[in-house]
Amino acid sequence: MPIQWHKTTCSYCGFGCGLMVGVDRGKIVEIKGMEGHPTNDGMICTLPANSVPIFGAEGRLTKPMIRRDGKLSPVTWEEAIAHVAAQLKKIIETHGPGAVAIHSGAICMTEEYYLMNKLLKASIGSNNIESSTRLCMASSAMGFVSTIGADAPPACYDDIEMADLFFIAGNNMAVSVPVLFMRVARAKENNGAKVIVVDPRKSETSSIADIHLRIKPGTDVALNNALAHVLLKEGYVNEETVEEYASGLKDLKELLEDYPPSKASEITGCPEQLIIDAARTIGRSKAMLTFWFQGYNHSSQAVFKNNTLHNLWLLTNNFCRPGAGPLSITGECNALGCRWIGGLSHLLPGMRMVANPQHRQEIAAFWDIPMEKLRPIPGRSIIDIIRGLHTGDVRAFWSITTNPAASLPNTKWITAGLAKAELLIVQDIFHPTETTNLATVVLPAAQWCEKTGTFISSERRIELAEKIIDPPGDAKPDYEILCLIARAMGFEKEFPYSSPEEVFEELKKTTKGRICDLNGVTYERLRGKVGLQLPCPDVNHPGTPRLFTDKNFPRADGRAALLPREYKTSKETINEEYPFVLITSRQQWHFNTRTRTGRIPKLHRNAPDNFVEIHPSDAANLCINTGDTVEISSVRGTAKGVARVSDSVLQGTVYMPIHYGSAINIEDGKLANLVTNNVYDIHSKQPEYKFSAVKVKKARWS
Ligand SMILES: Nc1nc2c(c(=O)[nH]1)N[C@H]1C(S)=C(S)[C@@H](COP(=O)(O)OP(=O)(O)OC[C@H]3O[C@@H](n4cnc5c(=O)[nH]c(N)nc54)[C@H](O)[C@@H]3O)O[C@H]1N2
Ligand SMILES: Nc1nc2c(c(=O)[nH]1)N[C@H]1C(S)=C(S)[C@@H](COP(=O)(O)OP(=O)(O)OC[C@H]3O[C@@H](n4cnc5c(=O)[nH]c(N)nc54)[C@H](O)[C@@H]3O)O[C@H]1N2
Ligand code: SF4
Ligand SMILES: [Mo]
Repeated sequence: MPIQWHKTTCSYCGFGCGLMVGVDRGKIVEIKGMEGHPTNDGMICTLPANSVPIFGAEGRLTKPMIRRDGKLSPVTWEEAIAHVAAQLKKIIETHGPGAVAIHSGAICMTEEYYLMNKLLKASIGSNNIESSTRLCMASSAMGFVSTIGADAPPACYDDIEMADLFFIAGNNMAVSVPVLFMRVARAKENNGAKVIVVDPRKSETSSIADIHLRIKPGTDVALNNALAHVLLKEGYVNEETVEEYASGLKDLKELLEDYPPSKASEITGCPEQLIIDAARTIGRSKAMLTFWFQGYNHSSQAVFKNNTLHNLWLLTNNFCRPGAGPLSITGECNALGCRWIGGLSHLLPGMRMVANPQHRQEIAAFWDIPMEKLRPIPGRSIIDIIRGLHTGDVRAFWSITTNPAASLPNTKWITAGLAKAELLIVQDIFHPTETTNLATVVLPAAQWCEKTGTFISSERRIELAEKIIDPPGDAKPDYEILCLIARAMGFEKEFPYSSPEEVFEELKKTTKGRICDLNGVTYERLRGKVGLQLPCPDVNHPGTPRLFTDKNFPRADGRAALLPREYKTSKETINEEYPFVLITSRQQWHFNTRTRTGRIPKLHRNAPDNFVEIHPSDAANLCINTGDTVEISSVRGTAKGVARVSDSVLQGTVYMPIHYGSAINIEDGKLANLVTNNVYDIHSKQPEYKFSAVKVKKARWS
């Protein structure tokens, strides 16, 4: 029989490439890029292209398990659901609803986020629901809220081919969003667009840069302020026009007096002339498209980094016009869907906030519950949930599509907290993972291609990813597991759904009249088309490529905000005992905590082990050679890796990939998060993964 091809959308990064999945006799045999899709037109990157083995990989969960006498043993779904419901009810009765917390990844479907929110916030009455989007996009979201009034990424991918300058800061897109990089590199080649990269490391992305600003880690605010200083001083800013659509120019100018390029050069370590050249390149550009990512967001000054970047667009009118604007890329495939449907502890569905009484009233009325049931105070952020596990204020922790024991910072502190949970439910597709290893209950989930639901990409494009094959054994779609547990807890009336489509038809009503308006979207429409860009308010609406093109922003005076932001050092600073800065980031062959990609033989072979990059002069001082095993230690812990002596890193910094936990194929003690810091930016509560003070030494046994 010939291969049958099914259309879907990628479940790795948030770029949202259209994919074709080939099935032969009930098994997935090939995955390729979808020709004609507006995002990728046939292109595909390493991760999905090699993902066929994840459907039959060893370790796929096929049965629920409960820990008894210290050991996880298989049970029936009936037993597992009854156990979870009874335990949750007991904990709520004894310690109150705030003792329950959910933490999910950002690869769930929009329908699933809606259900977990409804269960926790409305039925149980706890706002302690978090997601990997806190670890990933919370600072971008807060950045947008503070400057344009809403977490609404305004640009679209068509802008890539219209830009004449790409400003890429703290983003190694060649590795993390390869299809985007292919489009950017092509635009540079075909249209002569220029590229500025801001990154302490020489990266795959900086290899195409016209200007590479190799700043010291954590110093972006000083750099952005100096760029704005030069733009203003050298007459690249039309102040009258700026004041029409942005407030705060006077205060900003006052602060920027204090940021001449000479000062920024001292702070960032970049040559003064290079900073001036970069500012002039921005000033001369007709259409600058900006990308920024974890080099910004994984910082204790993350929101300020975002704000000062926004200042650059606003000052140069590179905002919300074709080819010019902020294109904030999303890490995991449905981080935007997660936030827009309320998947963080301070949010409610439809871009609403728990602290806003009108928003609570609207959602309480929609869910038909008394308004008092919705708590007015934001729940705990994920780091504060772990703190709550340590103090006993949080007793039940439900992990869905995420692997916190490997992905959260300061692993020893995290796992000690998780181990204190009375009930640790882990809903995953594989066992072991670092988190299923600690679970008291493991629930086997269906994965991408085995279940149906929607994802929303970085350009606000909603796509339908439908079930193509059956899940293995007794694994069930996450939406069904959520409904079963809710009903077993007594919420039959609130969770009557028999399909994800029914959930979608309900959730879209919460978005009516809002920027994320989904009311024109139906599963049928998505089946026929290559997604729709939101807002899409009615069934005849074609979708919205760009937002705020009239420069009318959802703020009190309709203008965006220029915000004066002082540079501050990161929370932890280097000292005599810990003289190096550790940066952690991604590699091409693995995705996050490697639970999927570590089980794909080809990817594992290509990147089988952890490593540490160290600058040649630091290596010489420490008598370290390429191939030596080295130990990187902070006050929190130690991680080992094989040294690569390279000038990719600046002197005084070391680099380690994030991927190497010990659940599969890797010995213990190599995970970067054993070393990283669990402090966060107070505005976004996003952890500072990209700055830890460490010492480096050759391991004794190497
Ligand atoms: N292959 C692959 N692709 C992925 C993922 C994966 O694990 N593997 N994960 C996905 C997810 S969840 C996400 S969030 C994205 C992340 O995508 P990216 O943000 O591109 O990923 P990172 O590699 O974490 O960090 C980007 C860069 O920030 C730089 N950096 C560090 N500190 C600073 C600083 O202070 N200032 C500046 N300007 N730069 C700094 C680092 O050197 C690094 O090159 O990737 C997504 N795509
Ligand atoms: N040091 C350091 N740490 C970091 C980062 C960094 O740059 N440096 N980056 C941070 C960022 S940006 C992010 S987004 C986080 C990511 O952190 P996580 O969300 O923990 O990462 P993943 O490895 O993607 O975890 C996804 C989990 O879901 C499971 N899974 C996959 N599909 C399904 C499904 O359909 N249903 C269910 N139930 N489970 C499924 C997978 O097996 C896996 O265990 O890591 C953060 N951690
Ligand atoms: S760039 Fe992102 S969305 Fe596109 S194929 Fe690669 S991982 Fe998937
Ligand atoms: Mo992420």
